[in-house]
Amino acid sequence: MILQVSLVKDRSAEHAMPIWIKFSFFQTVRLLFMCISGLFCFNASAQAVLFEDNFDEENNEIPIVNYDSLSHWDILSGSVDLIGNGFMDAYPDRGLYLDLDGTTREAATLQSKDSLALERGDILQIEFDLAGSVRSMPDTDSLLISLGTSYSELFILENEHPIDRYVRQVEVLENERVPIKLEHLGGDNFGVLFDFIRIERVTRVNSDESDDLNRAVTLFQNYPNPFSESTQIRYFLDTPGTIRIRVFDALGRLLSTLEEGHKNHGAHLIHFNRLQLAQGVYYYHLDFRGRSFIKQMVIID
Ligand SMILES: [Ca+2]
Ligand SMILES: [Ca+2]
Ligand SMILES: [Ca+2]
Repeated sequence: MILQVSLVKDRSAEHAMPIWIKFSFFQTVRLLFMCISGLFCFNASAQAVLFEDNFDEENNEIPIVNYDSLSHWDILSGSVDLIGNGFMDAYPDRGLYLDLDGTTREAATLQSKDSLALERGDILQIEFDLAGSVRSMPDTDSLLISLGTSYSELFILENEHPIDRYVRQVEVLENERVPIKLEHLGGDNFGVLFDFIRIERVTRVNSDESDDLNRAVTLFQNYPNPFSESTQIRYFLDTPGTIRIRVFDALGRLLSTLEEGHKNHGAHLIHFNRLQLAQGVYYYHLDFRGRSFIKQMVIID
C-alpha cells in the first residue's frame, strides 16, 4: 500500500449563498465569476464528495445510549452511544457525535451502508475528527479506520487526547467498491469519540505517469517493525534523482529529516534510531519528483 499523505488546514464551514433579489452591477459580475469558476472546476477535475456524515441529524437530535439506527452506518458488532447536545458532552459546539464504545462493554465495528466506487488513479482526501475517550480515568483506546485496500490506519489515543481533525490524501491503486470501516478496540464503555467524516475525490492522476513513477521508486517496509530501539528503512531507485526522507507523527508533525539530496540508482539503506520518541504510530515519507511514498512504522516500549 502506498499512501500519499499531507496535512491540510481545516476548512471552515462554507457560507450558504444568499438569494439575490436585486442584482447590482457588482453582484452580477460576482455571480458570473462564480459560475465561470464553477464550470472550470467541473471541467478541470473529478472533484466530488463521496461520503460525509456529522451525526447531527440522528435520532431527531436527541442523544441516547446504545444507539443502533445510524442513518449511514451498519453496526457489525458491539454498540455505540450517541452523545453530545448536553449529554456526556465533552464538545458542546459539535451537535451529536459517537462514543464508539456503547454501554455494553463491547467496542463497536461500524461499516458504512454505502460502498464507495474507487477507481485506480483517484486521489482521495479522507478527513475525520477523532478524540480520546475524554473521561476522568486513565484509558487508551484504538481505532482502525480503513477503506478497502486503498487506506488503512490505526490510531491509538490516550484518554486526554483532544478532538483533532485528521486529513489524509491517498492514491487508489486498484479499482474497488468498498465500504468505510471503523473497528474500535476497547470494551470498557468509554471509547474514542468520533464526529465528522468526509471522503472526497480531489483529482485523478494519469495512470501511465503514475505507473512510471511507481516503477522508479520502491519504498520498503522498515525492518524490524514494530521496533523498540532502532530499525532499517530500505528504498530502491530505478533512476538517479533527488530524494528526501522524513519522519512524521500521526498528526502529520515533522519529527526528523533522515536523508536529503541526490542519490544514485540502486538500493539504499537508512538506520533509524528511536531516540526520545514515545510509543505509537509514525510515518516515513520518501519524496521524489513531487510525490510522497509513505509507509507506517510502529514504536513499542
Ligand atoms: Ca456532530
Ligand atoms: Ca459509552
Ligand atoms: Ca476505553
